[in-house]
Amino acid sequence: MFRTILIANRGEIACRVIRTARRMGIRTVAVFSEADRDALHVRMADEAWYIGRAPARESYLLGDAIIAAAKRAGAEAIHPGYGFLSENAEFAGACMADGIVFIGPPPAAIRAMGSKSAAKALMEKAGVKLVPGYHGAEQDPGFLQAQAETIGYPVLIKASAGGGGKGMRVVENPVDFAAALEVAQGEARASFGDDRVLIERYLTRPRHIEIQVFADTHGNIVHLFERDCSIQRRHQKVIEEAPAPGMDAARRAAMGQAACEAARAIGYVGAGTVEFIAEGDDFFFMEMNTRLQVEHPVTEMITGQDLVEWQLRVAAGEELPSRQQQISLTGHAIEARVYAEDPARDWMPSTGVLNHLRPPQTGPHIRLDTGVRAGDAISVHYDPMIAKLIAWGEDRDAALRHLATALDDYEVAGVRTNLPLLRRIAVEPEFQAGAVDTGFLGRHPRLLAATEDTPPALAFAAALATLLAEGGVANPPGDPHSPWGLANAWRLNGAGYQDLLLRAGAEAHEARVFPGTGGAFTLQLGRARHEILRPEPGTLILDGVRRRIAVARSGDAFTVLADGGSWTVELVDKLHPKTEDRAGGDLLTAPMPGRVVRLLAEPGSEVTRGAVMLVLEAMKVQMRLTAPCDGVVEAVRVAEGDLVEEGAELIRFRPPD
Ligand code: MV4
Repeated sequence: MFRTILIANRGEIACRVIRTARRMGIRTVAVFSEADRDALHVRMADEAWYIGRAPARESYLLGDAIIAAAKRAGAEAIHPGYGFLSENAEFAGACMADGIVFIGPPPAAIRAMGSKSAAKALMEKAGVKLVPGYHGAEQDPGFLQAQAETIGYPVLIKASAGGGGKGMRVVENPVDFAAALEVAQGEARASFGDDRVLIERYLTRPRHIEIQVFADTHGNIVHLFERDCSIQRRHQKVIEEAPAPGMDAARRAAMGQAACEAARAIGYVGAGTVEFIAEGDDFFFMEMNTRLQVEHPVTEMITGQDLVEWQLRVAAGEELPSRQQQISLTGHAIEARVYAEDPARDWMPSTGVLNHLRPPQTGPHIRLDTGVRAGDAISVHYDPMIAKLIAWGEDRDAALRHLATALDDYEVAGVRTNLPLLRRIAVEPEFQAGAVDTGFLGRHPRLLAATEDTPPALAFAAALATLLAEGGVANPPGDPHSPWGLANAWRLNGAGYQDLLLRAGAEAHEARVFPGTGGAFTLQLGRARHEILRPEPGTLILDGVRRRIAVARSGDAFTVLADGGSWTVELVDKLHPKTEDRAGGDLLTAPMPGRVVRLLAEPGSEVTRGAVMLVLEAMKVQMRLTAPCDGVVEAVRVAEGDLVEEGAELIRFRPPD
């Protein structure tokens, strides 16, 4: 077994691998970029090496720098995690060439599965079922149309070089085929530089079911049952679970066997996932992933196995720790991916500092895999995952109850998250009934809605109680003696009160506060009056009901987390409106941190509202920013290549001459 391994990754998966390695008595070496100097995985490792600047292409994707760090640190093996270089055959080969074990499959197996169409051809040869269709080299339009007739409509035209849902086009009727083919080929040529397509029968309500396989270097291959990953948004998994709802033992055995045959067909070694698309009793090979998947914890929770330990043992030349008949399935596990993303901005990454972070308690029913702590920043450079929350129960209903409660207890402030979406899914009757397929979220658009619910009285009460406890209204920083700092609302006649203006999202709320004794106060919102007491931080008594609350303050903005919800309430200083109240008028500001990758605005040029002024990139997401008004470009504050913070002024306009 290895004495020292290097983890060529970051975030939750790096922390996760380090935990297992430490349990096995193996020393760990982390690598980090400029942005991760103080990251959790760096703290957890026995030693850590700087490998470059924040952008992944200047750090975590630099294979040579990673191998050099491994050699200097005396690491015998490298664990790639997932993403980054985990499926890079050249990197795997370079490790081996330098006498360092790559903890993963042989480069040849990575290459074999790298091309979707080549992978399908290999699987077909191995007897693994494919979706009925045509995957050949003939691309004559008439020939392809005849294939479509044979398959039967509706058919799906897919770019052979495509993947992840890119370059797919559904054709319902023969009359539409020729035009659709032309468009699909054009898109494939533009996107992938390869206009070859394949034609398949279109499955209208498919499920994504994948089988975890494991192979060692002694010819042993097993499967560790299936995972259902059908709850996806734009081909990004949101919820994964094991076993698949409604799966029977016979079908599980058949899929498991097919997956093992697929692995054997390519001489696989290590952890692998064979993805199937399933409909009714049918299941068809989709692709094979040659890495440990993000969602592997649900398999670990129902089998009691540690798949990273298996990876380390297999990479060290040991036999698989278990034979097929020794692997059993117990209970049900469901994973929710907790992301820093903003539903109100089309789920764009929401970067910022986690100024409040209180995950749910872990235990026999709840596992949390995370790579961040309170105070850490969610960076613009990497995947904005906060954690994976995994719930286990004796059956699916129990697992779902544990998940829903844990999601309600998960407190995050400082960034927007997808927690509201996850909470809604967990209590959605159709999901609770196990009716999962890839169209689920499409059928329930309200789950994805970015409704900024009007905060309940509890949120206003908690914010004001915190404000009063911390010294009163609009306490200007650094001026404790300012008359604005008084919170006693003393009046010459009548009950003392203080009128405040609070903003929540786009709504403004008038509030009247009548301070009482001992920190108690009465809050009037509209016609309703509430009695409030904050006996200690973290507790609020509202109209006699005592609740646990959390309040994260950033200046005059209070994020209140309670009852599984979170709301941001901001005290508005009527005399000093914030600059963002002006943006959208004559200013173009950055909606998120990122890099200016295209700049089209020129000082002095006339623009019309909606014209693209520049393109901002963050975490592979490109956003076109447009002129907020008709006018003339007065000043351009940035240049191509600049990194900008959220809210930064980019371009200033003046009215048209
Ligand atoms: C399909 C399909 C329906 N019929 N193939 C999407 C990405 C790629 N992995 C394959 N995908 C699909 N292929 C046929 N013949 C529907 C999808 C699909 C999908 C598949 C799995 C998981 C999520 C999906 C979301 C949308 C579409």
